[in-house]
Parts: sequence; C-alpha cells; structure tokens
Amino acid sequence: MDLVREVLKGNQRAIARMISLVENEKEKAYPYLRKLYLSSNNSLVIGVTGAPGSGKSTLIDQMIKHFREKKKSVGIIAVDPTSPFTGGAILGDRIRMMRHSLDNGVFIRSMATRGHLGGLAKSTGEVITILEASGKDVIIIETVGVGQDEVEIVKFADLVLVILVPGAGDEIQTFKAGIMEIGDIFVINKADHPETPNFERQLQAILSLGLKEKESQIPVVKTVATTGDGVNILIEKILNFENGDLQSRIEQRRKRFIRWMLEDIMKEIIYNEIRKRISDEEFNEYVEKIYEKQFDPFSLSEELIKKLIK
Ligand SMILES: Nc1nc2c(ncn2[C@@H]2O[C@H](COP(=O)(O)OP(=O)(O)OP(=O)(O)O)[C@@H](O)[C@H]2O)c(=O)[nH]1
Ligand SMILES: [Mg+2]
Repeated sequence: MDLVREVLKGNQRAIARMISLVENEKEKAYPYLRKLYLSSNNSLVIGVTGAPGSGKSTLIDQMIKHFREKKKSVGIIAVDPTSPFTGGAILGDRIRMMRHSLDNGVFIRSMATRGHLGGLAKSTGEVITILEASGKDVIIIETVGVGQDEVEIVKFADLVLVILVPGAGDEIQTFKAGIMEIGDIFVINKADHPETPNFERQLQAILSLGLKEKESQIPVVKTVATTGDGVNILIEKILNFENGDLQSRIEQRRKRFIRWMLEDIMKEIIYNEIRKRISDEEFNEYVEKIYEKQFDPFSLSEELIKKLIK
C-alpha cells in the first residue's frame, strides 16, 4: 500500500498505520511525514480541556454529530496524561464515541503521554499533521486539564474550549490561572444541574475581571452533553470564531505550533543520532558513572553532542 497516497485519500487503515509508525518508529515515519506535511491543508484544531469527568468525551461526541451534519470530516485525538491509571477512561472515551466509528469521515485515536516532558503526548504534533493531510476539516484534541503540563497541549490548538461544571464554585476560585487564560470559549456543561445560573454568574464575574479594556466578552455557552442541548450554539460560536476577525490570532498560534514542532523534531533527531553511536551497554555505563558521581549529566551530554558535530 502506498501509505502517503492512501493517507491523503483519507483511508482509515492507512491513517491508523501511519500514526502507529509515528508512535513506535518515528525515524521510519519521517520520509512519509515530509510528504504529508506539504500536502496537508489547514484543519481547524480545537482543544477541549477540563477536569476529569466534566463531560468532555460526551460533548465531543455531540460535536462530531453536528460537524458531520455540516458535512465536515472530523479527527479526534484523546490524550491521556496518566495512562497507567486511567486506562479505563480511554476505553470509556472510545465507547462513548463508538457510534461514529463506522463513519468514514470520523477518525478517533487515543494517545498516552508516556511521561513525555510537558505532558504532551509525544507525537501529538505529528498526529495532527497526519490528520490534516488526510483531509479532516476539524481536529479535536481532548485532554484532562488538571495541571499546567496538560494545559500545554491545547496551546497548540487554534481554539481552546474549557469545560467547567456547575457546583464547582470553589474549583473556579482555585482554578489553575493558566486554564482560564487559554480558554477561547468557556462551556458550562451539565447545565441540567440546579446550580447552573449561580455558577454562570460567578464565572462571568471572574472572566470579566481578566478583561482588558475594549476587549469583548469571552463567550460562555451552556450545554447538556448527554442530551445535546446547547451544542448547536457551541458549534455556531466555534465556526464564528474560525470565520471571524481572529484569523491573525490563529496565524500566531500556528506559528507557535511550528516553532514547537521544529524544536521537538530537532531534539529527537539529535538524540537518535547520538544513540546510534552508543550501545545500550555504554549508555548504562554512563548512568552508573553519573550515579557514582564520577560524571555529571550536563558535561556528558555536551560532550556527546560535540562529538556528534565533529
Ligand atoms: N447530568 C449530566 N451528566 C453528564 C453531562 N455530560 C456528561 N455527563 C456524564 O458525566 C460522566 C462523565 O462524562 P465524560 O464525557 O466521560 O467526561 P470526560 O470529561 O470525558 O471524562 P474523562 O475523560 O475521564 O476526564 C458520564 O457519566 C456522562 O454521562 C451533562 O451535561 N449532564
Ligand atoms: Mg473523556
């Protein structure tokens, strides 16, 4: 199978194979990624973040339905930051969105962060590239917004939805400042909860505090993901965002994403080149020597890189 051609055609199996290649043998994936990158169009990348159990997956499932009705194809990446402990959650996400799995215009993939620094699933950038190349109009990244690290992920999205639930008033007060800052649209999900009006007032008050003069109010949308109530309004806001005067912001974000990807790829290549020159045995010896304080890791890394450059 010509992997590149099939991915570009949107062949589901080819997309899955390409992603596995990226996850398991990144170096082998580079030749494909080069071609895919240049053939990819710009998808709208939406980050969805919020506390565990706030209804992200249920909401995304509803969003998929609406985008499909508008004939937009959708790719979903569910990033799981603490994979060994929430394996069940991944399964839950899959099941929740399963009804779309026979639809050729929907591709769903769960990814574990595998302890990568920054909490970012190690290959999220590449997976976005693959999904863009496959012609997906919209790409949705689901991530649990528990800490600063996880928040990093959605920074690479064009648009970030922060999902909150009513009755979490204390949570709002102590909410990681970062998560409040990155939200482009705030969603109060589980709006069937009686505390909703009260919670909305609190949220609006906090959001308006952070506003600079002349800045327009950040949109707040109420949804009940289990029934789909309010999701049409959310979709409208998202599409307004894309078509509105926020193009320059999206451009800035995309350049930031490229910058990050470039750094990540360069690190990966340098590390791989060094590892090609050192056996596992030798590597373990270095670890031992650093442990015994015969070496420090800083000088050793520098030395290895210098050797490589020569
Ligand atoms: N009452 C009510 N329940 C909801 C709503 N949305 C989601 N739920 C329920 O909340 C639970 C968690 O939903 P998920 O969609 O799995 O939440 P999540 O944020 O994806 O969870 P994690 O991925 O584990 O962080 C499920 O039992 C849903 O049925 C809602 O609007 N109202
Ligand atoms: Mg989920």
